Amino acid sequence: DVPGSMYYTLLTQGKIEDPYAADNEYKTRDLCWKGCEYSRDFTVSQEALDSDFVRLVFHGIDTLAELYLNGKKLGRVDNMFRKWEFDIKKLLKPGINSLKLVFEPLMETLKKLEEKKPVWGVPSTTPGYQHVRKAHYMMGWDWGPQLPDYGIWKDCELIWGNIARLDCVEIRQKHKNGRVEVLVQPHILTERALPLTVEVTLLDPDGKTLAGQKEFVLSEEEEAAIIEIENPRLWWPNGFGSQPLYTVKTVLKAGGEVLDNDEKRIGLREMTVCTSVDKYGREFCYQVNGVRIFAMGADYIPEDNLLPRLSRERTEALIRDCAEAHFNSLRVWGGGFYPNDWFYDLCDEYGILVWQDFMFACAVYDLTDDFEQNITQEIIDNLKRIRHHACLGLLCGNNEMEQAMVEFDTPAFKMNKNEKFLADYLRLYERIIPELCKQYAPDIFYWPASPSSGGGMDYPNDPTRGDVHYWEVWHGGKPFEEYRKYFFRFCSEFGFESFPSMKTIRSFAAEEDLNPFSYIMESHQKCVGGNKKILNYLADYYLYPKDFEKLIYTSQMLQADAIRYGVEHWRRFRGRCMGAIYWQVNDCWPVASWVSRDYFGRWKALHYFAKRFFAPVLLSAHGEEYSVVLNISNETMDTFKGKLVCKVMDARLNAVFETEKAVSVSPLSSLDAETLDLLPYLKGFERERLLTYTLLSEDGKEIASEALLFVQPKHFKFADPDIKVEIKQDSEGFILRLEPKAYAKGVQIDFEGFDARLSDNFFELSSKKAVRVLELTGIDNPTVEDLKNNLKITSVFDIDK
Ligand code: BMA
Repeated sequence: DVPGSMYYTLLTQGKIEDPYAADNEYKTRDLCWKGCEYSRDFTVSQEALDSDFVRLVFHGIDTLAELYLNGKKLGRVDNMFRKWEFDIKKLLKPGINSLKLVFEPLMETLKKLEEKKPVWGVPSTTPGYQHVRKAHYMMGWDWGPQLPDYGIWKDCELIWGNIARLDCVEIRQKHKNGRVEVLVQPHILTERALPLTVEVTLLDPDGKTLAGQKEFVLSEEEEAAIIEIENPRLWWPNGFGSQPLYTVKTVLKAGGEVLDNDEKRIGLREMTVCTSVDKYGREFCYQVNGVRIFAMGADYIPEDNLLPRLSRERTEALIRDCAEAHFNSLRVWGGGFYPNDWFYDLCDEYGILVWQDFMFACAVYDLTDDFEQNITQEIIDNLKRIRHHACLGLLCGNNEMEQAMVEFDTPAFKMNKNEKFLADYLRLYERIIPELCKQYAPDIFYWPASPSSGGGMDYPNDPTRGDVHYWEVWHGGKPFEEYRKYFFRFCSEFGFESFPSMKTIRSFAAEEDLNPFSYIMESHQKCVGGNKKILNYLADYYLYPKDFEKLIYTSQMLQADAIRYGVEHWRRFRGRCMGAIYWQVNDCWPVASWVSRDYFGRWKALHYFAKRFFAPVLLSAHGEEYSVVLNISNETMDTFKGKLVCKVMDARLNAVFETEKAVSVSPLSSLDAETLDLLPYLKGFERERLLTYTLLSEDGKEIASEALLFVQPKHFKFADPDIKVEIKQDSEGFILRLEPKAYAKGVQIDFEGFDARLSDNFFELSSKKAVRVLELTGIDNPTVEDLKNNLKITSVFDIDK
């Protein structure tokens, strides 16, 4: 099947076992020491044979293959990120034609290339990976299996026609005094010189033709159609407004005959990244329609190692879950591939700003002439494909290479930096790529690397300038309290691992493997010593879990606590910090990793926490000892007015102190709204009393409700919350009403045998609360009884029970 791949074909034909189960990865990966062949016969119509041009177009071949048509070699392809086109008019014949693609044994090629020219790369993957323009993660990463696979991973087509065709249509927009000028510039490839006409139509978000048709005759120099929009409906990131999308239709004609056409959706917005010098250093923030946005979201990696499994539906479920957790941005990390069109379409629709890395990550690249020519075409292909998208916020040269050049030249990393690598680095990311961006996507902000302070190998991970990757928590083993020592301008990577849910673990592990240090569990943990690290951190915060299942739950709470600790802090310093992008939102297979939403789409505690800590209006607590400060971060364009209610309670929910206050927080700002001196109520009661803090809107709606302990949860004297749950069904679906007898931390609602996406989960419970079931999967026609019979409630109280 095309699109398809070697592993996928073998799997669907029953020739290999699921490579994601047990340790099948290790058996399957060796198949990539072999090559494979794709072939098929086809016939073409007489009309095609008689046309001016016939082209064979591959939108993606992964990666090293020779192509033959009717026994003649068409060429060799060597870049999975490129679109490959072959002029086959002269090779075609009437009747049957045969096409063959011979894929080289990938592992063998990598080995040879690496032996010939060893260059530096991270040790956690296949040596030599950077010699081939193939998604690096497929060859193994610290969250991914080593299953390089190969095949024809995107559509292929035969196109034919006469006279001329559209190479691409470039769309730009100029915003002036509340009006927008849309410039539509067709780029045309002609076979014969004839007067050609182009028709451009703009449809508004409701599908109504907006500006009439613009028809023009092309002169020698390609012209642009300019369409003025009087009352533009602007596109906004999620949380700031709606995402109206206009459609631009372009038709190429010769004497009334339609030769080709193109259709693109655009959003009208002015987008840039501000990097002005300020009192803290140099700011770094997205600015959309003149508004500085605090970027909230996560890093995105490819969704699978077996690429034929990708689909718009799967990506939509992910992007929908990002929007639901109040993300307004994603960073597409440079060790994967440039996502399919539907990814950008969905980000346009859901209002997710895309930080797009070019596909260079964690490696030195040997910049030969061939390499330069190859990646130049790769970049042109992809810019032409994605540049019109409303969501595209930033283009970035590479992942972590500027930092590596500066920081990793140590004996431990064995980089053996030399002058050529340094010069290559600068030429590639600070000259070749930005020049291509200037030419092909001049309106999109370019940033040389992530992290960077702007380039030139000038302290790339500087906390006072540009973006930062902060890994001292987790990789460096520091406690997550360290996050609060920093006031990054934009943190584009920081993360903390946990185990996936029991249901996900059971997809790859048998009963006897359910131990964090078992061979199978460690095979599904690719960060060296990762499981040990989870347990080590756990010891500082939570009690030793009674069994494996409790360990899974506790690891997820720990991860969520960690990331929340950082994000709340950075949001409090809005203005100084303008972005919290955690590592990572998705997985490419079932594994223990930094992810918040696992391979099967299950939300870990972190994803529910994200929905709260990325909420447009966030209530958070900080301070020293008994002096607690309540902060409200308002990431909306309206003033927030409401009421703040704080209570000191004992574990059995008896209030010993209570206070409330009217609050008002200006748009796009953060305010320390209240300071409480709780010494009289807490001194001597630290292990049995807590603070609950709740924010209500003016009409009494609960905006946020959290709790603060004054000792680590492992030392708190929890009482049995004995939560009463009532399940009802109404016109909108199922609703759960919970009532605790005592304070409960991290209340997890789960169902045996099927999955539920809920309006809230893993929450603090100190009073009655209603939770909606948003979606049930894995069960047909569910009833209230099904939910009751399979309900499982866990909270921190249960960890050692
Ligand atoms: C970063 C990324 C990835 C990696 C992740 C977790 O540095 O750029 O390369 O997978 O951290 O270690």
